[in-house]
Amino acid sequence: MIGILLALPVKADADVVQDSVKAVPKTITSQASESLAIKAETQLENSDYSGEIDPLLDEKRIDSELGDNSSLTLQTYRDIEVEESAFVNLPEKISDDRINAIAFEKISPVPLNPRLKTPLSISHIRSPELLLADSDDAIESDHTGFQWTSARPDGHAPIGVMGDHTHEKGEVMFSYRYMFMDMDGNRDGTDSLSDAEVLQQFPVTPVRMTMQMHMLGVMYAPTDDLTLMAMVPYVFKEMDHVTRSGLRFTTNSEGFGDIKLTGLYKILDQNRQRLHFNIRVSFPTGSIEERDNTPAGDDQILPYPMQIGSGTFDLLPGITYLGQTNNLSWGGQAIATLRLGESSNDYRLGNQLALTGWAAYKWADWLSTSIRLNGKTWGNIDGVDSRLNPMMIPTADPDRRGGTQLNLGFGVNLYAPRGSLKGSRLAIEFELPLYRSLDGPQLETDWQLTAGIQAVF
Ligand SMILES: [Cu+2]
Repeated sequence: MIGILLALPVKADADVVQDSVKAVPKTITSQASESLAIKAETQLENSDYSGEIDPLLDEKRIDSELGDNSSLTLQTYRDIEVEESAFVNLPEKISDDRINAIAFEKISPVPLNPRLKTPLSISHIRSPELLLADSDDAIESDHTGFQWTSARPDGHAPIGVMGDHTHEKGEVMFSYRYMFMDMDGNRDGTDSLSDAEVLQQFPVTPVRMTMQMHMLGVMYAPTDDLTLMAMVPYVFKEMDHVTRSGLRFTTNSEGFGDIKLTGLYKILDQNRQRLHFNIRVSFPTGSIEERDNTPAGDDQILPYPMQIGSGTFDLLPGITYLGQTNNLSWGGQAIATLRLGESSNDYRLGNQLALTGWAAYKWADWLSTSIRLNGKTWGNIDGVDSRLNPMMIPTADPDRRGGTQLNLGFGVNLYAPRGSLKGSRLAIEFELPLYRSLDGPQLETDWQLTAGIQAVF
């Protein structure tokens, strides 16, 4: 049992970090009664150079090759003796700000010249603030070098993706998201329909619907492998209509939606890639009894798309993949929505399958932009709410609810890499449809926007 303590004086305290920018001593202490060799590999931002350099021996060489914009992968080899501390002093020019990740590699037993020996194990690839963990699990790590890190602007997926990341043990994250969805005009299959065309089939047609959602979320990781997440939405819906006689009217509904609890279980974490399972349960806390005044009378039950909740317990199993290099990241997620049982109003919304994939580029340690494909296909409604008349308006017909849509999303992620807001994020994503096919007439989604803030503690 070898206990290595990787102690880094520039811990979480922002003031200390500021003071330590000039010299970055990384302290490695061996508590085992044996000799160890440590290789510290430091990965810097915007790396367009990589090489093996011992800064203790060759500081001038680093300086000469480190221009304003250039940087390098730095490898330092040090032999350390029993109970001795080794300080790996990085040159002054390399401030902590620019360090993306640091890996310590333990080479044991120590060879006379560690460069000639194949490493037995590679340890932590962590962002600097995570460096302090003890390295016992290092022995179980792979030999691939760096691991995936969330401590960068593209360390989270575009904000429209839920359950994209897991947390380290003990971390808590609070989030707030705002979503706006605009549905203007009807469609049947892949063809747009005018209001007049819908009114040939129905006495009343929806013209436009908007949906807004405020969503509070909290994440907590009881272990490095398991992250728990709870989400509480508050929803506003508004639908404009026109009748054959030209009468226009609007209905509204609002309320708390379905509360969702998610478990994220990490099953792979190596080679700067991660994979986790998503298991989400959606509770039928949202109302399916929303009413409003219509030309048919006051306080009428509203049709399916104007209800706030699904009315059923829903199970959402899924899987998420993440990968990254220095300045690039990507990921994919598949989530199914399975409606369990039947709502108290004798119907069940259609099941859904959502597939999404994205790529993001990190322009700076605080900024990334993303592009995403977001595809969904969902079924019609089983059963019927007998208070609704499907001959009156297409939104009341359970067989005109299904569809398939592919969106293209553009996102911006802002991240605070240091300072008092360290770890906080602000992100926005805008989605436009590439493909829409609906069991219609049904209102078509023209665009949607998601914005959110996230803070880790
Ligand atoms: Cu989180």
